[in-house]
Amino acid sequence: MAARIITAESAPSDQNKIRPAQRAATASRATGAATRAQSPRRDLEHISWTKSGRAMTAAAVEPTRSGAGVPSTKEAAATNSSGSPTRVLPETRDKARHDAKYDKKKSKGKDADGEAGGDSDKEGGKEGKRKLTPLERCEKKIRAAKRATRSELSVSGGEWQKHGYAYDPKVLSADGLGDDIERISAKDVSVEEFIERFERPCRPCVITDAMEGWAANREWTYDKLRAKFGRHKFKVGSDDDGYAVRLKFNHIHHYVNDPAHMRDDSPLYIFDGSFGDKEGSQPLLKDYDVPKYFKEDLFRHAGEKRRPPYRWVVIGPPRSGSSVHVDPLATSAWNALISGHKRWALYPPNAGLTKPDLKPKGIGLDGESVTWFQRMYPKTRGKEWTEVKGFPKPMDCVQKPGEIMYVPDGWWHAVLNLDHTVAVTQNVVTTARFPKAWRMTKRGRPKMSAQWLRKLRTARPDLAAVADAQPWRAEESAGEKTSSSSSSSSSEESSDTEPDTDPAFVDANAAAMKLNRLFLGGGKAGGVVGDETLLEMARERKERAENEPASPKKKRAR
Ligand SMILES: O=C(O)CCC(=O)C(=O)O
Ligand SMILES: [Fe+2]
Repeated sequence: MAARIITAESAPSDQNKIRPAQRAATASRATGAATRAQSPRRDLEHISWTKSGRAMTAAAVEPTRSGAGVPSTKEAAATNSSGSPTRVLPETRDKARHDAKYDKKKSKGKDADGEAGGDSDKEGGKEGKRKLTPLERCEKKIRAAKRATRSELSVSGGEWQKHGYAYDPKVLSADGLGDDIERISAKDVSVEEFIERFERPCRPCVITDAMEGWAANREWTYDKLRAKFGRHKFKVGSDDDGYAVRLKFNHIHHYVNDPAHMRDDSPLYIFDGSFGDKEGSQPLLKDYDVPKYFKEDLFRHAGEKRRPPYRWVVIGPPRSGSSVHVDPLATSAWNALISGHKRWALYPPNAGLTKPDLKPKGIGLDGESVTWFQRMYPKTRGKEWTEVKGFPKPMDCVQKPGEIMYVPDGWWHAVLNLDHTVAVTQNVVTTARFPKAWRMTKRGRPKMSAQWLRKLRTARPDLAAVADAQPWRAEESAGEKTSSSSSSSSSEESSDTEPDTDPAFVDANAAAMKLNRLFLGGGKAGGVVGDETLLEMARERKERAENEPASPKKKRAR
């Protein structure tokens, strides 16, 4: 069997927020959908929205007078990125059989770069090999990315569309949803006021009027992104070993426009945490500004290479999204929506909610946001949830173009894209939220935290003093137990034996544990900036694994 070649493109997952691609693999796989004869090369400019939330031209959503543009139930059926209803091309049985066979044979030698069966551009037996057409090659890449990111689903067997969510208008409907998150204008609220009203009390809000003048408002349309970054590979998920799966933007552009894929229940989602480090995508950095409330970014003192991943471009079609999670290391997030609409559900920290509450086993959750919103979210509005269990109802919000969601640390949140969305998000630690972030970092990333503290002693002696005064042992910091304190288990793997009492790390750990396994196994990382961080995480875990007695409660899934 061909050994895995680790390249910059197939390097281990470079982000530790939960991503749709951190998915559990359970079953065998089959392969991709039939190659499509033609992809509708529609103009995608229409999905570009102005800051005020107006669609430029007819789009998948009709902008309302307020510019909300939330899709009505009628409009919720599958559309391509230009919003036109589409027809699903029938799969041919022969092709499916061929693909299934192909997949069985080739998938073992795949790399994680959206490429099955090595880098061959050929098809056919020894004789009669022919070069794939660009479209076939694109299809092949997409199928491979699908198989890599969700190996439990058969592509040719139609399992990416098995729920039929694309046909159910309710899935993308925002009818009857609350509007529970306070909106503030960056024009009215000073940084000091923001700290007092939102950061200190750990309250989420939606910030308006903070994205004016961003080039991203103009430049981050599918067509313009394809023109500039068509050949750049963006991360669309992780494979079962935690390796990033990447697709060229050209291919993603095809993916979101091709009827064969457009009805995927939970489509591929660009969630790329290395865009700012890679030459090919770095120019995106100059298209937006960090909003005034988040200029203070204390992790920068840990050093650009050592700090945990902190900025992502996030681009996805309707029904893509992020299933319920808490951001890692007690960081807070801002998420700026350039175009489209994101539905959010948020649950406060300190309400006693744990992973088994929000992601119970046995109700058919598959790690996908859309499934979570279908199966779990409604339960969190029911009587059993509030009256029997005493949990808080979700806080709902539909985020519009030009709005920035602020999610303070510790809040559980899930996001569903209601149409084609383009966003940028960053995670920060600020002075007001420093103490808990320090405790979490010290426990989860001891070496990085030591370096961080060294730098803080010079740059921010006040915070270094706060850090010195923090309790950090489990018994001293009651209620802050994290799954990261176990070196042999992620919460994904252990939740049935030990509930997570603190949500931080809950999902981030899944990827870290994959890395752990990889590096313990002697893998070699490619030269991607950020790998150092990941390697260190793995090394730290390894050291702890060696120094700490294994917890009998925890088990490894694999
Ligand atoms: O926009 C999204 O899909 C998810 C945002 C989020 O939760 C995150 O960035 O942590
Ligand atoms: Fe998040």
